[in-house]
Amino acid sequence: MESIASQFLHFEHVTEASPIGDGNINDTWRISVEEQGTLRSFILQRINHHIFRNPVAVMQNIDRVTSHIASSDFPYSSPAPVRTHTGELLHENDEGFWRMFPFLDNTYIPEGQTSPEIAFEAARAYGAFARALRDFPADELSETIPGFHDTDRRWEVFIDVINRDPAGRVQMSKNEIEAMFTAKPLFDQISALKSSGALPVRVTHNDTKAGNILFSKQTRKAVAVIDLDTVMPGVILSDFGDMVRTFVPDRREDAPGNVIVRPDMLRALQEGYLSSTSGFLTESEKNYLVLGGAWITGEQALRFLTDWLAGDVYYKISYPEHNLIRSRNQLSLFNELMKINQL
Ligand code: GN1
Ligand code: MG
Repeated sequence: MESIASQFLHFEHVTEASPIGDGNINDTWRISVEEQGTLRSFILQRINHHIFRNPVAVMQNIDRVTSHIASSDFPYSSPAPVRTHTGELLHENDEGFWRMFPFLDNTYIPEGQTSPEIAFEAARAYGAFARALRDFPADELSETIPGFHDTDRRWEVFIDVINRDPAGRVQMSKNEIEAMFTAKPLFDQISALKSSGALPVRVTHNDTKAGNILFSKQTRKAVAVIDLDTVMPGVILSDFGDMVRTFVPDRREDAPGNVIVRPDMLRALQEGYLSSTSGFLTESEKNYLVLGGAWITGEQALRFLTDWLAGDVYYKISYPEHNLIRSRNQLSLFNELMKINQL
């Protein structure tokens, strides 16, 4: 840790290096260093390059987007990466690709302790993020994970893994697979909407979950939008959708049991998001925002179930059936969201 940190920073001692966060893909540490009596903290991350095949492109996207945001009227922060002493955005060694961000003191993520006020604030901040990037040329960003929200492609991968059954789990997952197929018409509707041109291509965050907004411990207001790994061209529905997926249910994405939706949270998200975006979103984008919630939840169910059937090759798991439990949770949330009559 110390030798990696020394690629980015000057210091006399590392005073702390501890794992932080509960990301499913990258490995993250908080690292604190002391230099001439001053203590400073940073986030040090190892990018999972099996998933982000081109870590350099990931960092170039983040660099471009954070500089654009810094010079726009974005009323929050989105921390820019710390460069190495030689001016690089990444340090590569035998263990992988490393990057650093400043650690924002006195902040917390609202995951698991959400309220309508928090949901409103978070949606307002994610909306401001989209607004700050509305004039950024989307085609100049790399697709850091090709086909990330390509619904048709995700279904092909799912069907392929069912046919191959590499982990021998298809038989025991019949109910979940059937429930997934019941959800298919919604995916087809989204796919048709996308190809009809009703949803313009924009720069989207693509991981707008409750855990990627930092709140101030003092003011309880949103202060920063983080985790820009998947910033790339996309449609706005997926960003609103991931907020619905993570703020509206009464439990976390891997909790067992039937999920209950909280309509007051959904209203707060709509109000917060539109308070930043109503000036530039099209009427059809506004009309379909809530549908985006069902879509992204269904897609997340599909992704977790695909990974369960593939033998847990993508998401980190904490116990053997973790991905199966996650997919059941997301299917339950999907079915509850589909009952909302705004869809
Ligand atoms: C992954 O690692 P994390 O928590 O930032 C995933 C998201 C999922 C999320 C589900 C690159 O995000 O798309 O929505 O898990 N990121 C990638 O918790 O696949
Ligand atoms: Mg992420």
